[in-house]
Amino acid sequence: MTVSDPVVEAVVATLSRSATEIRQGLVGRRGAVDEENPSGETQVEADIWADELLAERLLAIDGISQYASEEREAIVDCGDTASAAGYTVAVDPLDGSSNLTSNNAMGTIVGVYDAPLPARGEDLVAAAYVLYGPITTMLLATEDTVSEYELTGGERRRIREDVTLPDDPVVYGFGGRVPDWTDAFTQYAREIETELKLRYGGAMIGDVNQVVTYGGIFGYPGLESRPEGKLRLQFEGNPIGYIIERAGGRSSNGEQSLLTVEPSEGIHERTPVFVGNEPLIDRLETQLS
Ligand code: AHM
Ligand code: MG
Repeated sequence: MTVSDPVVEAVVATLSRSATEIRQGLVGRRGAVDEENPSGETQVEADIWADELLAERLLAIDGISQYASEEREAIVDCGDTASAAGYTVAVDPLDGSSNLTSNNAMGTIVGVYDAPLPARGEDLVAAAYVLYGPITTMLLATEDTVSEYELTGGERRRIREDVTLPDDPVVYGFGGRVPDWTDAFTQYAREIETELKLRYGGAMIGDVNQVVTYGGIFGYPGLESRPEGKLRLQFEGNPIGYIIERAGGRSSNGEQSLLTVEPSEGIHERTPVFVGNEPLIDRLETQLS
């Protein structure tokens, strides 16, 4: 089953193929390199390798005009005038790559925007994440639907159609150290802890896929020491917000849908991120207001 938009289909096919290779190429690339990414975080060899592999392949697609990634400072233009008015892609090549050290789950995130970068989440035409778990899966949201695939040998096989969050939430996961949480968020978290089960693995894609599977809420809040939070709007907040909203949930920065946030600080802007079942996000916004 292919996606009706040919450029989105090319991106999804490229991601599916590359994910198998990325997974295999992680062996031997777990070590830290003597570099930091533009957000000041330690990079591992695999971060840089996956970024280069995806940049080369995604920029080669006709109709993709820009590539940006969490692992490189500047936006890359395709340099091809025929594609100059095309879609743009923002990528987190290996989300949660610090989990490589402890051999735990990680992901790859791709957002396809119909606007120059940085763009609003409302400009997304598709978003997908790959989860490198015991098996490799991909969740793809387009303007039509949300589907889950298994990825093997470069091929994708759809295993679920019209994915929606279950109505009765079961799990929650919140990032940051508790003493660094604001009082308002701490109070909300204390209530949620009595209602739901903790699932926090240190890779957003693993934690978000728990929410998609069982219902609940994932959040990385603004902290006392860092009110803007940790996660990045273009590479993490927007695509995950888009996927969750297409699957019937809500996204928020604590005040409004992530998809309505106007980027104002360039491609690496950070934002508090909350995604999950609508009633849980509504309660959170009331609590934080
Ligand atoms: P990364 O993309 O540089 O790996 O950072 C993002 C990750 C998210 O996947 C995860 O939710 C968060 O950082 C975990 O942070 P912490 O280690 O503070 O819990
Ligand atoms: Mg990330």
